[in-house]
Amino acid sequence: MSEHTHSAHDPNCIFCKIVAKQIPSKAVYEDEHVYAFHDINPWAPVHFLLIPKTHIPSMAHVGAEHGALMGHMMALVPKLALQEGCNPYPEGGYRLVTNTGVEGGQEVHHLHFHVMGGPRPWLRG
Ligand code: DGP
Repeated sequence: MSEHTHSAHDPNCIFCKIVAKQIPSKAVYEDEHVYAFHDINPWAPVHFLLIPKTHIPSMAHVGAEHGALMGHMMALVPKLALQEGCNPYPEGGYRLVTNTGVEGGQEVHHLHFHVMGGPRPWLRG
């Protein structure tokens, strides 16, 4: 993983503050490169966010240089989903969402993957 994938920190970013433990959160998983924590406003029985520790503002900022980091994060999703109580595929499962930009509904401009699952009827559309 290239060194700059875990170096950027934006002091005004709420998720950078969560990574730095300046704002409390309920941890799901943490390692050198990523952090996962419960969403403060859950839409589903299981709803956590997986973020890179480095400040990447959005999916629109992801390039080939982030390949190792993105691969690491995607490989964590199925593991953490089961750990947090999503039921197994195919009857169970979860929704993986990345809102990108204002028109994509992004409110926090630090890349994050929503993992949402658990028993229906939470899922709509
Ligand atoms: P969005 O940018 O729209 O993809 O969603 C941002 C999500 O971040 C939203 O579901 C609520 C969550 N969120 C915002 N502030 C905090 C916070 O301080 N703590 C936690 N745990 N979640 C937060």
